[in-house]
Amino acid sequence: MTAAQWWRGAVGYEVYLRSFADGDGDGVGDLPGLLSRLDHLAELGVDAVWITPFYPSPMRDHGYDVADYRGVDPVFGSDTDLDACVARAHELGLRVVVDLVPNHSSSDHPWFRAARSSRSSAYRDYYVWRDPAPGGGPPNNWVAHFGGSGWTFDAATGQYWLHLFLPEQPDLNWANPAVRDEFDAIIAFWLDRGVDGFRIDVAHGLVKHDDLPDNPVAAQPDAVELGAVVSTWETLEHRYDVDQPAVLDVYRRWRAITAPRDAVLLGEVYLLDPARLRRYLAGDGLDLAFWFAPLHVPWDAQRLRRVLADGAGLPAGRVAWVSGSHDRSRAVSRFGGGAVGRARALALSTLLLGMPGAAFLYQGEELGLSDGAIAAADAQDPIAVREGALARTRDVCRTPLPWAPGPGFGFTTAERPWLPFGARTDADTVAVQRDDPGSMLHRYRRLLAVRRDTPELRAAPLDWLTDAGPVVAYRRGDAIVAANCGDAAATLALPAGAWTVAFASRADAEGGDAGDEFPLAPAEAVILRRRSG
Ligand code: TEU
Repeated sequence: MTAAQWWRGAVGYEVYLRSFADGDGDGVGDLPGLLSRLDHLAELGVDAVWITPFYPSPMRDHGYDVADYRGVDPVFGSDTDLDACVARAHELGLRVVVDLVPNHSSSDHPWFRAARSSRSSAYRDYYVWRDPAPGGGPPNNWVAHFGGSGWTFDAATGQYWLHLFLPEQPDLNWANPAVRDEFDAIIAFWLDRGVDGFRIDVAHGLVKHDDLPDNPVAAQPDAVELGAVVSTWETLEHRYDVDQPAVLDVYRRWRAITAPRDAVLLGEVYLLDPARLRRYLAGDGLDLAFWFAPLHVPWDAQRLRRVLADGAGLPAGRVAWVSGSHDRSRAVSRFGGGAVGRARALALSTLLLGMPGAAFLYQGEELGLSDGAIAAADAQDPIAVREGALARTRDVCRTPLPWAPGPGFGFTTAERPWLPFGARTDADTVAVQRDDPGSMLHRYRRLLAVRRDTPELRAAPLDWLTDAGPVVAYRRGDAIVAANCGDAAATLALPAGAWTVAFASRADAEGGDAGDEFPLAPAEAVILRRRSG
């Protein structure tokens, strides 16, 4: 244990930088835009902001292909702009978490350019190169997340390089101590710049099995509903390419650098099996890991209960709860869209924000945004553009944030943003919702305020109040969190005591006494507190 561990119980906010706010009118969100809108996050009441990659990049995967781990891409601004964002965030009491992308670099990174130039390059071993299989073709059967083989042949040097994502995202070789040293220095560099931690991209990746064996073919497409189309990635069981126990050595080493400076290591550990995720949070592993199961759960009380219980069973306080991200259809849309989808998404947020641990909102959740509609011709995501899988495109959750009515929705002064807004209305905007006490924005502000003012939600043990039926409910000491996850009105029988409604997803239900039996409309959610005395 060290210092204050500021991240315990914190609520963060994911800024997908390209789509947050455009400061220079080129249609792409940037750091000056973020700087001008940081007040929104402070007013919302979050504790931290996670900024998606701003590093120099050819943007083949919109910044998750880093060509310089220490710089700022001109499309996002300058070093000065970044420092200004960090300083302003700190003034507002917000911590800053930056995205670290250690599984792969861009093929434009000088390391890869050197590595590719010759087999004898000092940087060759920074990446994973292999000879063709004996009969020709790729060294093994591994596939890439974005479709096709996980290997691309380099004719000039006669070997394949490994890439679990695009060919332009070559995987770094974490068996090479020099790569480990490079990232120690990169982490120290950003800590010296004043950041408060790192969101680690593909944190279950990095280390591969030494022998690079073939992965077993998946018995059936993953039971998890990843979308309408089964991707190439899901055709294999990922036994040897990700989730190798030795990756924990990397995080132990990083913790020695970050913990004394009270900086967080937050892993994007994309494992939906809690037993596998648990290993990353044991002992001196990662401080926090996202628990992604809520992004894959249908609107079903029993399934929701399971997903919450699984996350709650992970090491205490080390889960970062999320219901959305820049990689996944928004909760409002997953749960049916419209008013019903919005109510369900708010109910899920209520259930997540009452759980022990940290939580993150993804930009736009506080506005109740649904997915933006994207025509094939407007698609930008390599999943859509390269794999041809428009049904799985991540563009829908990455459309620009609508700030105010009018052309460019206050996001940009450009004629066209980099992605269309996707059929937003004035009612979706921050400005309109700020002036409407009945808006989703005001509900989220209230929810975060109640979380802040209810110490039990950080400290008290969790007891389930229901284990069947449509109402998902749990108790944290003198607080109760409940949501009706069914399609009909239902009631929750309350434990003895006088309970008041501290938060209600329907604003007009707040403030009163709760009685013994609390009625909940479909998708209604509440936080109750026991009245003292
Ligand atoms: O996503 C990682 C990622 O795509 C996998 O973890 C995947 O979601 C999971 O295995 C389910 O199939 C991160 C970023 O969030 C994403 O935007 C990037 O494209 C990707 O890494 C590559 O850097």
